[in-house]
Amino acid sequence: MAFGRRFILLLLVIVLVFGMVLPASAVDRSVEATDSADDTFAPQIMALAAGGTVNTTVSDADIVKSLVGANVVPYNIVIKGDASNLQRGVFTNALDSVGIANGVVLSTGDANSVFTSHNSSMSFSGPGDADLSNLIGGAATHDAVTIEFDFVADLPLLTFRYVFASAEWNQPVTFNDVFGLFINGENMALLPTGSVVSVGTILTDSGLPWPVSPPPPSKGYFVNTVADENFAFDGRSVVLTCEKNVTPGEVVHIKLGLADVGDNVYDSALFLEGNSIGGPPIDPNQPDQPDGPNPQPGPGANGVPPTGDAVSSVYWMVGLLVMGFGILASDIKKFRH
Ligand SMILES: [Ca+2]
Ligand SMILES: [Ca+2]
Repeated sequence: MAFGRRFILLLLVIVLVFGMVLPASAVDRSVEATDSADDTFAPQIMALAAGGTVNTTVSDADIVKSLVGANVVPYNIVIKGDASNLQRGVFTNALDSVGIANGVVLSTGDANSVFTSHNSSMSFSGPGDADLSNLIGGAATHDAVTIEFDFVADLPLLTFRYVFASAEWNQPVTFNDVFGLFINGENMALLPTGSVVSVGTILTDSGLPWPVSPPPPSKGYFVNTVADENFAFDGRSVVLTCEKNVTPGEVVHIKLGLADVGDNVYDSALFLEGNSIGGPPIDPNQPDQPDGPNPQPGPGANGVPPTGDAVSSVYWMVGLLVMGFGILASDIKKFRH
C-alpha cells in the first residue's frame, strides 16, 4: 500500500512538472514568434504604411509647445522659413512611416506633402543658414527652416528622438541636405559614429550613392522607404537620439534646423518626437510610477511572464523531478527487498 501511495505521489509530481513545462514552452514560443514576425514582415509593413497627418496652420508657439514637455515653458521663440509657414507643422499618426507617432515636422519643401506619394521637391528660393552650412564645410544652403527658443531646464538630461528623411537619396546626383540641433551653440545631432546628420553621411542600404568625405559615411542608419506610397521621400534614417546633460535651473538655448544644400529642390524633412524636452514631475515619495517618465517594467508586462519567471520554473521543474525520482528509487529498493 505504501508503494501505491508513493506511486500516486510520483504521478502528482509528474503532472505538476508538465503543468509548469507547458507554460514555460509557450513563453519561449511567443518570444520567438515576435522576433520572427519583426524580421520577416518588416518590408511588407513598410509597403502598407499608413503615412500620417500634418497641420501647418498652428502658431509658432504651438509648434514649440508640441515639442517640449508639459513642464517646460519656452520663450524667445523664433521660427524662420517660408512666409506662409509651410515648412513647419505638427504631425500625428506617423509611427509606421517614420517610427515616431507624433511631434514636429520640418521640411525644405511643403510640410503638408510629406505623407503623399510624390517625391517632395519644391523651391521657395529661400535663404540658407550659416550654422547649418558650417556643419558641412561651408557649403551653400537653401530653403532653410529653423526653430529657436530658450527655456529653463527642469531635468538634468535633455533627450530628443528624431528621424531625418530625404528625397535626395536614390537620385542620379545627390546633394548633401543637412540637419542640425544646437544646444547652447553645440550641434548635438550626430550619428553614433560622430558624423553630422545629412544625406551624405548616412549610407543607403546599397552603400550608394554619396561619396562625401570627410566626414566618413556611416552604415546601418538608413531605412529604404521607396515602397511606402504614403511617404514623399525615398529613404529616412532610423530613429536617432540626441542626449545632453544640463543643470536644472539653467537657461538652455535650442536651435534646430534643416536646409537644402547645393540647390533648392529634392527636399528633406525632419521629424522630432513630441514632448521631447522635460516631462511630468517625479514624485520622490512614489518611486514606482507606471505613467511617469521612467516607468519601471513590472512582472508579467504585456501578458508575457519575464524571463526570470521562466528560469524559476525550470529550477522548480528540476527540483520536483529529482524529488520524484528519489521517491521512486527508494520504493523500488524497498520493493526488491
Ligand atoms: Ca535638397
Ligand atoms: Ca526645397
